[in-house]
Amino acid sequence: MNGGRETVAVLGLGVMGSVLAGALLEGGHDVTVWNRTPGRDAALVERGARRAGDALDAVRAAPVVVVCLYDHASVHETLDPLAEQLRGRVVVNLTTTTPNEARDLAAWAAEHGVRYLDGAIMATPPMIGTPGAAILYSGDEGVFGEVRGLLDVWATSTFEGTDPGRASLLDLAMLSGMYTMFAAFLHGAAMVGADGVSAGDYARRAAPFLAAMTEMFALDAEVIDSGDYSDPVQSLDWSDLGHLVRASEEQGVDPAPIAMVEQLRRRQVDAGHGAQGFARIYEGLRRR
Ligand code: FVH
Repeated sequence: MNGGRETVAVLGLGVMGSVLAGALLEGGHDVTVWNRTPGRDAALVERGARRAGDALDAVRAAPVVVVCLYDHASVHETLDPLAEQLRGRVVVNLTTTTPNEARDLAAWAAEHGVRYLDGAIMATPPMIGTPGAAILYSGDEGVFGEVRGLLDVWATSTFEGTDPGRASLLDLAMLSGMYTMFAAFLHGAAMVGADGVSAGDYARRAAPFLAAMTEMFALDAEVIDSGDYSDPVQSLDWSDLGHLVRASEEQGVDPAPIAMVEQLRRRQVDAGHGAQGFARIYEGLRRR
């Protein structure tokens, strides 16, 4: 470290990796870049990044190595041959992986004397470096503290715990919610679209309504955390969603998204929990 200026290597110059490397350059750091396919580094080199001849060259150049590759397999494929050269260095892995994959990489790193921090980016590339961007981290808390100055260039950085899989777990849980919500939006748009209502008109109505509904998460969370579903605002019996499924079919639209929710509700009713709250579906989803 030199007056806050650090030397960093970035492996992976896809859409996200390029933006991360660019933000580090903006932040005044010395950045060495490498990408499997040559040519993706041109704009960064023009901005002052050093081009590494290969991944080994990049790793040798810096005590901190940021990895932003396609997936878990590509991270192993890239880092495994460099294990000895990585010994004693910090690896910050921002590749999206499952929690167990993150734990696997942390174990691999520990085995090779590599100091490992796992990160989960909760932002799109254009958001990096703006106030809306967040990155969750977990793993080695000492590393998080040491490289915090670098991390904060990209986003609001939060340390989520020493289990290396925790950041990824939170990330994928939130993405699961996001994709389910988008599927629900598309389903609603198809329902109204069948009667000629434009998706734009529907979005203008749906967005504020659904945003307001997210206020309910905290209330559901209180019930889930208490484990007591016996005093519901809305019982499972009362919440029959058959009419939503029928309406979708009447519109000539596949009811799959709402039918899935109705199936989860029905399972709880059939198990004798109809008088309990809708949040009891949480218990039905758990397998362990
Ligand atoms: N882009 C986004 O909005 C999301 C936001 C949340 C986090 N994700 C995750 O970030 C990782 C990288 O995403 P990306 O957007 O940069 O992805 P690509 O533009 O597709 O670039 C992929 C890079 O990975 C390299 N690569 C792929 N396979 C290998 C391999 N076997 N060995 C070495 N490198 C590999 C690829 O190189 P090349 O194809 O140019 O040679 C790119 O550099 C990702 O986990 C997202 O889930 C982004």
